[in-house]
Amino acid sequence: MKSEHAKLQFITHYTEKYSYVDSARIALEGGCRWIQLRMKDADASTLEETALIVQKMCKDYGATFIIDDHVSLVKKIKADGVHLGKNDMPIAEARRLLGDSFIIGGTVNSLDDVRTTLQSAIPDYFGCGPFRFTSTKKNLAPILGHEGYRSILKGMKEGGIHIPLVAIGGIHKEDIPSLLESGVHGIALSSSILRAENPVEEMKEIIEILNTNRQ
Ligand code: TZP
Ligand code: MG
Repeated sequence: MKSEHAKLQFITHYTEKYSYVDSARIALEGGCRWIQLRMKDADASTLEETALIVQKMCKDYGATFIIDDHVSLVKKIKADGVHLGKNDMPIAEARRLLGDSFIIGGTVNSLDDVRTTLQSAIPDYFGCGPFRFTSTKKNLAPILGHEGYRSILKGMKEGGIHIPLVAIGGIHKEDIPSLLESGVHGIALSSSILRAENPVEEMKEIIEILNTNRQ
């Protein structure tokens, strides 16, 4: 299923209170319709088991289900797509394996990354960050802030590149209006939901902010 590349992507994670599956359920209950299952340290069987559970939940809610890194698992269980970082399988190879009907997202941290990626493949969207520091991801690239996004998006526009760019990393609800104003297509987040006092309500508020700030 190739959706319109949701303006809101939830990245699964865990806390003292919530498991990966809980995190996906919270996001779905709050109204998010795009889940990326990201389980960096899981073994293959735990990952597949969890992926099947989250996939079923996503189907029940009519949500798009993306898996981080694992192209073969995406193909095996027919997830909606895969998200690939700069050190993962090259997007061109994933495209050959998956074909055009699967969603393939690619990480970029700079305009140079955008240009380099496009030399060999066309992802369906770019995940671009980090907006600010976050402990959710190890080995963070340099922080972009608003200025970073403005300059990457300006360069893309000048280069006639119209691939949706989704901001990620340390994003809180207060950041959303200005990020959208910079021209990002959407946002991806995790910890600001899971660390909120009421995560489902937090997700609902974020969706409300996205809806009232549509560009
Ligand atoms: N890449 C940069 S940050 C991140 C990924 C996958 C995880 C989400 O970050 P946060 O700060 O928990 O929203
Ligand atoms: Mg990766």
